Amino acid sequence: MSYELEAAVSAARAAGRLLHERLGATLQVRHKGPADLVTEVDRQVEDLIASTLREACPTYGLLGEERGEQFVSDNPRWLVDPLDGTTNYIRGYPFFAVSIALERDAEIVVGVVYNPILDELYEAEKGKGATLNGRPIHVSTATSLGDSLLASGFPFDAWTNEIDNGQQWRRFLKLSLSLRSDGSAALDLCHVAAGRIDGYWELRLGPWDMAAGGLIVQEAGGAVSLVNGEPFSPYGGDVLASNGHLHAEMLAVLNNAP
Ligand code: 2AM
Ligand code: CA
Repeated sequence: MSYELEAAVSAARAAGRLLHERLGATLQVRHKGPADLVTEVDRQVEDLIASTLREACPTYGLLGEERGEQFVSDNPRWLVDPLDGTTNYIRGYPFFAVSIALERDAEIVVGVVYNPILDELYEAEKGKGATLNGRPIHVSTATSLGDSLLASGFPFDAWTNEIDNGQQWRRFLKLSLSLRSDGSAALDLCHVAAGRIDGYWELRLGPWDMAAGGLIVQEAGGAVSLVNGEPFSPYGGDVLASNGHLHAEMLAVLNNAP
């Protein structure tokens, strides 16, 4: 295991412990937008992760969801979501995670996602495969949409933005086994990687939401792209992840091909 992966794992576990401890406590909730929430726990956990990573890798930069750019260097730099699934966390809906990725030379080389409720730790290093609690994971083998369990997330600005996943959701509803929407992009990506679901797409995500999970899907043998089919980038603003077999068919449905 690389030094950086070790640092990311220890930061994610410490963050997960703090999230678990504070779960159910009375939280101050602030609105970043009408359906975009943040609590003081998000910031506390980001600070804990930042100090852990800073100690391990003092020269690396860090971009976190809550505090933006920290530290000097932009290469390499950490991409951190201290709490992916804040709305769930506030309501005690047990589906949220810590997400930490390392970007080097414009490539994501380390990804760690930790679900503290199930004590599930997903790890990947570029070219070295992906694991769940130390065991290798692989995407599913489903080859037809009709046998597929899919997931998506509803965008935070759905009240005001005409472009949402409503029509796409409806099309997949008629074509797939079923659909889920659980509110954590990082965990949805890991569930594609682990073969628990067969495909997942979401619009308007930040780099901290999908950098780690995107690498974990790729390293588990899956495919990731933007929703329009262009190559995946954590800065691309949206994502389609699948087991690979379903990718072309899902792209066609998403882009409403005849
Ligand atoms: P969050 O809980 O860290 O905010 C839910 O559909 C997914 O969208 C979650 O991964 C959630 O992450 C993410 N999300 C919610 N608001 C967002 C925003 N303003 N920018 C980017 N991602 C967001
Ligand atoms: Ca977050």
